[in-house]
Amino acid sequence: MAKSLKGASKTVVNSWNEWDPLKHVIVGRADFCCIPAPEPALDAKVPEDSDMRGMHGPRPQATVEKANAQLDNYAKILESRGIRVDRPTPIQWNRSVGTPDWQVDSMFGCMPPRDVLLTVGKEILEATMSYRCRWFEYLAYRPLLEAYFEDDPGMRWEAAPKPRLTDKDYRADYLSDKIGIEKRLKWMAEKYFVTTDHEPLFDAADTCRMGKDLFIQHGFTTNLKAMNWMQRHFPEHRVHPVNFPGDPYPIHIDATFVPLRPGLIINNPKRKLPEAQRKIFQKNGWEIVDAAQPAHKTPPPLCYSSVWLSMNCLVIDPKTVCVEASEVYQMEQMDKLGFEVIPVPFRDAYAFGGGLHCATGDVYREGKCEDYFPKQ
Ligand code: DAV
Repeated sequence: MAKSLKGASKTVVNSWNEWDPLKHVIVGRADFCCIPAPEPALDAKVPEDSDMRGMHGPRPQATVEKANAQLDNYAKILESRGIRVDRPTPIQWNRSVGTPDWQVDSMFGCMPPRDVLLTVGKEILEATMSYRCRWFEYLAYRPLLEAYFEDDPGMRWEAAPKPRLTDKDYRADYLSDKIGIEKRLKWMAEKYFVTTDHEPLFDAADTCRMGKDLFIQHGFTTNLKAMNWMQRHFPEHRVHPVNFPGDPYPIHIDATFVPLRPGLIINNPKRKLPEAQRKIFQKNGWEIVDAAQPAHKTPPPLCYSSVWLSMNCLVIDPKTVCVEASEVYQMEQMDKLGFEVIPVPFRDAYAFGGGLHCATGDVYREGKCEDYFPKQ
């Protein structure tokens, strides 16, 4: 049996939802992170007015160091709560990579494990990813996955089919930086996303785990073919496609629709779940409340994500939640909802791949697979 990783409690992979008591987690690192070179899916996501348009290459070292300081501090805070924290092994992301089908000038990074690794029960599934620059990101997590596999005889280690990511996967209509918000919102309502359904494509962060039910955002980074694949891959689960037409750049569900405990979800008030998709929540007595407003008018410089990282919180048990320390309104709302709030300074890390939920990946939460939606 291989020696246990740092922290040394015996590794058990088990996590069925986003709220049960967290005992073991991965926290990302900012090292060598790049602004990736242009490619079809990425260009569709970078906001049209973003300072990042037209830029690519390694991020300034001073910003990497600041992000790492906040990531390290976040890891310490979690450890002080008795949670074992593991870290990925960054590789040099600033190098050209390719497959027989394509080549790109750089990769991205390993700050957001949530995007790449989907933990469902005893399984950790490596996502297909949907950007070429993120195709090899799983490599940063392999030392951990190899060790978990060695340490936990019950762990299931899986990788989804590697996608080809040829031009057939992307709609050429998106190859413009002048689409305009109005047209984008119309396309979102029609579910005309940048990714086609040519082959299964998904980022792990589009899946919201609620026991037996997996709610998966259909958007730029996850397509319907992936949901079909997931349903076959997790036959005991029920896969529900959801979409949020108010979001002109729909990637990842965790700044849009965030469960806090059984029966309670916060939903981005600008990206509301359509009425028809609310039925399952209503029928089963779940409450969906509007998330608080973000405290900031703009994201930090060179950041892909929106100001709604305010709601990208990490629930560490059904009574305790980590919220970014400057997000005063979100902290206040959590307090009113009955949570103990742990403020975590994190804005310097946002540009490297997201907020407090993005920057983590579940390994172990207590609890088992429950049916929270018996009325389907
Ligand atoms: O609102 O920009 C960010 C999600 C990152 N994982 C947003 C979505």
